[in-house]
Amino acid sequence: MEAYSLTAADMRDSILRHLAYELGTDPGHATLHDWRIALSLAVRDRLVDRWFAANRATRAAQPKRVYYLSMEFLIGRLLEDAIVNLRLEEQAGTALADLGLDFDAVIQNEPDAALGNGGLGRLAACFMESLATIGCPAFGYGIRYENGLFRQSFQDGRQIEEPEDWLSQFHAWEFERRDVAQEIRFGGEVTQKDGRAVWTGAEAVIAAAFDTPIIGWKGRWANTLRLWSAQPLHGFDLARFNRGEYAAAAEPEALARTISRVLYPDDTTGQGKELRLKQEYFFTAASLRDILRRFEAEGGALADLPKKAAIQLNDTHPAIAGPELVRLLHDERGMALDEAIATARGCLSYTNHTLMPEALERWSEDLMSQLLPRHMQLIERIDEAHAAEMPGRRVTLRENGEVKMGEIAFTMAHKVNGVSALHTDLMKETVFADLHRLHPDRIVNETNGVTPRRWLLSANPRLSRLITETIGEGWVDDLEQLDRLEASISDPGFLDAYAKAKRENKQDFAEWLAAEQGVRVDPEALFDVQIKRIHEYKRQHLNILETVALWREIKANPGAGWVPRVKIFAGKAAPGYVFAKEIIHLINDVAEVLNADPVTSPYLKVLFLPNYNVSLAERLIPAADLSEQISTAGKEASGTGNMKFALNGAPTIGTLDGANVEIRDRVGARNFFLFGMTAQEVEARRAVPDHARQAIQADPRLGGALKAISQGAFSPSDKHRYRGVVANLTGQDYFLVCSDFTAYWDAQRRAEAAFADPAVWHRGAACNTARAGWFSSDRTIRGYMTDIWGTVPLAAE
Ligand code: 26Q
Repeated sequence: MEAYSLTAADMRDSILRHLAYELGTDPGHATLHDWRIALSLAVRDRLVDRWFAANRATRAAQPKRVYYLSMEFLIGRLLEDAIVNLRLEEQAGTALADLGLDFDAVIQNEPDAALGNGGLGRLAACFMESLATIGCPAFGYGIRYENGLFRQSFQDGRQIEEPEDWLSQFHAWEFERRDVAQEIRFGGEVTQKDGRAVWTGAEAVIAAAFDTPIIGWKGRWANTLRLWSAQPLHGFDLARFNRGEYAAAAEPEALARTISRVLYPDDTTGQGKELRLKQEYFFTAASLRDILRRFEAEGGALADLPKKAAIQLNDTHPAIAGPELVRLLHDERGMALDEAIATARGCLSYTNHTLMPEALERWSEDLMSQLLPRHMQLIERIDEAHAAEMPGRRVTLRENGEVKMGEIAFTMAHKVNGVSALHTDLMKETVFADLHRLHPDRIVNETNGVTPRRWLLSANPRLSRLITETIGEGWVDDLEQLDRLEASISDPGFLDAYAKAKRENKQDFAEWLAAEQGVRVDPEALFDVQIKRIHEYKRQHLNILETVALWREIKANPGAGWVPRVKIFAGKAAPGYVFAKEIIHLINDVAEVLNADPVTSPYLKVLFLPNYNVSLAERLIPAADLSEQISTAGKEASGTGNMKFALNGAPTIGTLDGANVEIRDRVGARNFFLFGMTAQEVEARRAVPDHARQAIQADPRLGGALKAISQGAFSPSDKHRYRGVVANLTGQDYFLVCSDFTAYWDAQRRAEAAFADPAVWHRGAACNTARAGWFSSDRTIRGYMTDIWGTVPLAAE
């Protein structure tokens, strides 16, 4: 049955049925939450039908499957995605209206599934959706964290973290699979038996599987996201309880559950703790066993595993998959070691997401030996085997008593990929230079992308309608068709409609701001948006410095015809990242002073929206005029927010970093406000002694802004609050904020001048939309399929 041959009346009946029989309530007493769950279950019924069809087709064809192993899946809301991909918007909208409900209110009642920190986790979610849209049989594997990324609020301008408990409400999208649980062990010792190593782990937990169906465009295909939850092998200790040891009786249970309790809220420190390593091994080991179980059930010969399983490692977090797969093949199934290594390598591939040294994972050999003694031995064996393959040129997997997970992942993968062209080049030249010389064909580029279903079709219905009216709806799963808009860009009627969609999006956003945050902004102002994790390399402090400098200029000359601007920030800082938290505090302090300034506030407002998440991004991006992508060149591996903004018609102000380079190549230099040093120039500039002081001396605007901050203009009650921030910027300034300041200032003025001329501006914005079609994650996934996985799409019945 076609998923969308459903009428609005069918939909309404189904909602009412679920309301009664699943939730046990009636329309007279149902809360918004009840209605949302009832709608979810009604939609889920349709989705499950499509899911079964895809699973049947896969079981029949037994194709090579893709397995995407990721510590993070930053999914956001699922209901709207399912409705849009099943094309049930009309039926659901009419049914809800019949029941006296507001569609948007019901959709927004769903909490975000925030099982990720940022880019890497969101990329995994976009990939899952594209895999389903393309019809590539695939599983996502990860951890079912009880608490996802913390909820952020501000107290006196400082970040406060509170636990996020997305599972406290009924979660309609998962199915527990009690039949596929795995036992995972840690610690213990390795003995020899009949010439084979036998690892007897001491501590055991159960990995329980929870499956979420991921549906593609038009419901043509669906895959499974399988998340593992840690549960005790033996629950409650009744004997202890009976002896009156109540707390102790529950201890083993609590300990086991710790493993999947919480997402690490950090996206840089590669120096992890024991629990992090346990999490990594826990989900990797459970996933590999699940993959082998499925393979063996289909009766293949082990040597053929690479023909049936492509296992992608999302960064090094699941890199223990190399040694573990070798262990499963060699120790547990008797394959010769060299063959086991080659077979594992045939399956595995690894995506690198960062070059920053502090983010590259390393584990102490002591911890590794204690927690995974057999893996430590195998890492030594793999190291030796690798050295033997490449005599004379030895790259070690261990250094200074630490195991290097990047090198392990590289060595155990048949392909290693970067996430933008520039990042891939830099991988070859820097972190993996030695390994690249040994394996010159291993590193490939797969520039990131984003799913157009979520980031254009659902997030921006006004622009989507205009696009479909202009070029038909083929763009939704063939985004490069957006280039057909090119012909309309010189049509004033089209540009008017384009401008109208943006204006209305901005009005919606301004209304939401007033209602939810109690802030008033002028929808005609330039909405200048920087939303992403707070990091020194992303340089939110460059943006706020320019804001302070601009404020001072406006104050000095209020009548100079300033273009009204709203600077919008959002993003979370890792709880232990002190400097990032100071940047948040500074932005909030600056906002307080500027927004209260009667002279400047008509021209310049600053907002820091709390608790940035996927849903807030969906609301903000369609309303943005200008996209801030201002990282120090060479530091942002790719970026994906940059692509979302470009698609939604917000030109970039940015550096030549990550995928900005490719965005600019495509949208055209005229439609991109470029500034700053290149990655090479950054290296050279760092070698200049006193580079920050020189830059400050050369630009009084920068000097003035720094001085205002250091003299307490934004922290009158604590004048020295930003001493540390200012000392950093005037001293080492590793991320070259000062040295890029003047170029950034100039680029902002160019952006402003363009914005002041609506005809020029909307043309540039439309060029961004028309030329950003290449940045679909469908294109990225097709690249992985041909270059890395060797898989083809499979059609459902
Ligand atoms: C590692 C060890 C211990 C604790 C935490 C971590 C950890 C966790 C998350 C390290 C890194 C991350 C996440 C990194 C990340 O999101 N990288 C981003 O990936 C995007 C998708 O490729 C790129 O677009 C961004 O440029 C990159 O910063």
